[in-house]
Amino acid sequence: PPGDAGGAVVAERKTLRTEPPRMYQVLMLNDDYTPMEFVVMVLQEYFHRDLETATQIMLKIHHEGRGVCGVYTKDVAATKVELVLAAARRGGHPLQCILEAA
Ligand code: TYC
Repeated sequence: PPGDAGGAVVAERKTLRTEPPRMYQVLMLNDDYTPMEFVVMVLQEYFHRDLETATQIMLKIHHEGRGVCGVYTKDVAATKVELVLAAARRGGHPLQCILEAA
C-alpha cells in the first residue's frame, strides 16, 4: 500500500542521514605582474564580490601572498579555479589560483 513505504523511509532517515559535503577554499596567490584591477575584476566576476570586498581581498593577497576568494563544494571550487586560470591566460597574466580543503 502507498502508505507503508513512506513510513519505512522516515524511520531509516534517523540513521542514514547524509553528511554535509566537504568544503574547499579557492585561493589566489600574489605575483608581481598581474594588474590589481584584473584581480578585482576576477573577484567580482567569478566570486560575486562587490567592489569594496573585492578590493580588500585583492590587497590582502598583495600584502600576505595569498587569500581566500570563496568556499565551495569540490566541483564548484574546481570549476572556479579553471575559469580564473582561463581568464588569466586570455589576459596574458601569470595569476595563480588554487583549491585547498577547508
Ligand atoms: N601584486 C600585484 C601587483 O602589484 C597585484 C596582485 C594581487 C597580483 C593579487 C595577484 O593574486 C594577486 N600588480
